[in-house]
Amino acid sequence: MRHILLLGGTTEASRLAALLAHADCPAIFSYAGRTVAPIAQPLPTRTGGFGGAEGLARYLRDHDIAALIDATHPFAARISGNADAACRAAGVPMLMLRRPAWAVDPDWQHVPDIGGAVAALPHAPTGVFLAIGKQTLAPFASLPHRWLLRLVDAPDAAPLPGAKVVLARGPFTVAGDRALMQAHGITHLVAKNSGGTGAAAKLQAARDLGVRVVLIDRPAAPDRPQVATPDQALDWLHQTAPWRGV
Ligand code: 3Y8
Ligand code: NAP
Repeated sequence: MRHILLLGGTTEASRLAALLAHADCPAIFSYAGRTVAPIAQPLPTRTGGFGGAEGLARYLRDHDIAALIDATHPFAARISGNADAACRAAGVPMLMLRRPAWAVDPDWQHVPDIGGAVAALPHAPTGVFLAIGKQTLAPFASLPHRWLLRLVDAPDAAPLPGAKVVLARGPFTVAGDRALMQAHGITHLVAKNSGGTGAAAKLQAARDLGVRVVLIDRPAAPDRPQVATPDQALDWLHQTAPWRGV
């Protein structure tokens, strides 16, 4: 029987997984394996890379995948590029499930990438909340700030000199993020324009506290059909790769 491949790792991917399981859709959920204990999904789940675009194309053929839905994070640019190339090579239809970017508040400074965020921070030492995970912290090491980091899993080594590390998996709350930033004397927040609800609380908390926001624009996405909600993705699937049970 032909299967659907759902590349996950976001709130929307989890919501779509629940819809597909409820509809008895023969779908496979895929995690990269970035975190120690990812949230369990109601679908058969595979974890780990595919081995680049070629490995993913091979997976599509070997598992008779009828369609691929890329519900990964807007900043997971590599897997999305690989999926685009692999689906083209294997002749598999692909849809992107992407939540809309946050509208940039005029008081915020938006920058094109991590380097832009480093350049946007003040020179004088201050309290900075880097709410961007752990993969892109190294470029900030040259700055003299009091760092507050929020990570999903404990880091192997100190990610930044003297950094205070909070271990937490979202979604987060405005009250919680306001208390966190107040407790650490935060004056600046660096965040990715991830969009969605699971990471938005810190932006409202920053607005409430007058914390300056540096927002990193999301990278370009492949030129593929795109929807914003899990329901729209399910509709696309019914049109593109219907399965028994509809
Ligand atoms: C492994 C799966 C769900 C999905 C939940 C969403 C919400 C909570 C907010 C902050 C920002 C950050 C980070 C974040 C959020 C959701 C969503 C989201 C941001 C998990 C998950 C995996 C990951 C990977 C992880 C990255 C990191 C990024 C932390 C699971 C919890 C900062 C992105 O330690 C690491 O290496 C972590 C790496 C990629 C970014 C980075 O560069 O460090 N997400 N996050 C997925 C996989 O293996 O395929 O563990 O359950 C998923 C979620 N993280 O189902 O409810 O939908 O965005 N994730 C960012 O937005 O800036 C935290 O602290 O305010
Ligand atoms: P990335 O940089 O785009 O991908 C790096 C490599 O990880 C890919 O080339 C692929 O390895 C593997 N990979 C990524 N996502 C995968 C998936 N869903 N299933 C199987 N392999 C996957 O990705 P990332 O930014 O590290 O993100 C990794 C995961 O965390 C994604 O599932 C993403 O949705 C989730 N996430 C990321 C962020 C973020 O800020 N980047 C935020 C929230 C959640 P191979 O080349 O070997 O195939």
